[in-house]
Amino acid sequence: MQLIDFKVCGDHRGSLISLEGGNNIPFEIKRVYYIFATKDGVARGFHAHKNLQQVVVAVNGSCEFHIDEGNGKTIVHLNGPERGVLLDMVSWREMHNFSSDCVLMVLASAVYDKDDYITDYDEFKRITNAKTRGI
Ligand code: T46
Repeated sequence: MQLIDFKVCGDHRGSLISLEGGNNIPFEIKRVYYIFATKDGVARGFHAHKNLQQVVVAVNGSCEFHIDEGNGKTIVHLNGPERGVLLDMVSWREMHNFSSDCVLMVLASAVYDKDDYITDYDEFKRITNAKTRGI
């Protein structure tokens, strides 16, 4: 997990941020999706991916991103278009406390594949423990 601060191109008209695969996004972008109109009190995620890199940006509003790379949970507050979080290894993610105006944009290194999901936390722990032991 890594936080990425994007360069803002600003002038008298306002601001612009450019995201480029292989430049400020450290992979080739194969998919973009966004999450919005999340209902009050709803949490999302609760899975990991076997082989996927993603950068997540709250382009509007805010939410909490809970990330576990196998060694405990880190909470990242995403609350603006100028900062993204890079998920570049097998990591369990949960999203909580969405503001009603939150638009979460995600850039991904691969197209959607439901078989890439790990939805069982115990399986996720087995995989990360094995990686830690170099198996
Ligand atoms: C992640 C967080 C931030 C698609 O058809 N295509 C897609 O690209 C995606 C991501 C989802 N879907 C379908 C599959 C489900 O029927 O949309 C529905 C909701 O997807 P999911 O339950 O995976 O959504 P979240 O919000 O729990 O998680 C998603 C990503 O899956 C995940 O990788 O990091 O957003």
